[in-house]
Amino acid sequence: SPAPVKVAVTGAAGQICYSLLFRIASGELLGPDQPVELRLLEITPALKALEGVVMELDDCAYSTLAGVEIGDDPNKVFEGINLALLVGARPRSKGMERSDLLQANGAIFSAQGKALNDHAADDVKVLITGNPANTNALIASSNAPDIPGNRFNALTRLDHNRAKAQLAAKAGVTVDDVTNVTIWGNHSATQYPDVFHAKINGAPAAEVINDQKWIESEFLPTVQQRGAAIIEARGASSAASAANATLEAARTWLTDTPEGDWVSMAVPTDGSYGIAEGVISSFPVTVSGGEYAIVEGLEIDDFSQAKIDASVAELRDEAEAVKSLGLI
Ligand code: NAX
Repeated sequence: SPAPVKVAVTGAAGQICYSLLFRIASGELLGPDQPVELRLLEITPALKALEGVVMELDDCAYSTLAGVEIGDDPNKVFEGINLALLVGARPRSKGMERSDLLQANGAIFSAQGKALNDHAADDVKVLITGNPANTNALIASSNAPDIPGNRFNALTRLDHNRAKAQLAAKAGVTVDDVTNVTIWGNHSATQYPDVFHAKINGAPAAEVINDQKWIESEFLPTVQQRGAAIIEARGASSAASAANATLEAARTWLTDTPEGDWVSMAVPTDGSYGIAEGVISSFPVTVSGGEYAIVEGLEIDDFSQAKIDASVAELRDEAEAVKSLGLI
């Protein structure tokens, strides 16, 4: 069988990883014929819990799992890795200011960016799930000058999947009938889930749904506030669905998007849609042979443009804040 692909995952003792690691190990990321080696990073106090997770991985006896290494030093854990899924982050605790949150995560993602720069394999791709995901990705990338910027992206696939599910339910179709959904901007409540380029069975989704009021006053807030609704209902943030989105996003990035469809990925801005460089923002992207490209040339009306601008403005504020903290 081929040499194992080395996949690093951070926050490995956390709740997203309790779903994610098992799915990667079982072959869902790289296929049933590709061995995978897991490199799991945690903070020191969580290593004991992580040992328990590794015992459970062993007990699954997955034939695709070629090995597991754990540790609390990114310089060791990231040695030779081909893919990094950065899930672990510092959550916002009670009384914490936004600048404290950015600073705490800035320390984590700048150290991990440097470790990736110095130790990862030349082909490494880095997907950031830990929040604030877009800005954490910007920090990691800025601290990894030898890794091309387009190897860093942040997760908006969960938002994408949420939008797809809401549209399918409203139209009474299956999720596979819904294509070309886009999330623009930040993975935050300012994100803009765009139905105006989406399709339902090949027809414009907005025409099929034919209910502008629903789009503006139900669909948009439902997708934007879905994370909060899950916390409210479950008493804990989305975990299995976030793991699913992380897995799907990584798998897409390593392969291809289906003909005629696209996915949402937060990638470095390059001037597309008039959005200047300097932030990591969600766009519609296609992937071919493991390389992504922003879908160009979509017509954006004034309603959509205002929503995209607001979310990008939030990203620029976050970037300014971490710049003034000396993190990028
Ligand atoms: P948990 O708190 O259950 O797990 C996070 C884990 O990260 C903990 O075990 C912690 O010890 C570890 N960690 C902290 N600092 C670390 C470091 N420097 N190196 C390695 N590990 C470290 O959170 P969980 O529910 O798993 O969520 C993880 C992250 O995903 C959070 O930041 C969360 O906000 C974010 N999310 C992002 C989503 C997205 O769509 N982009 C959606 C789901 C989720 O809210």
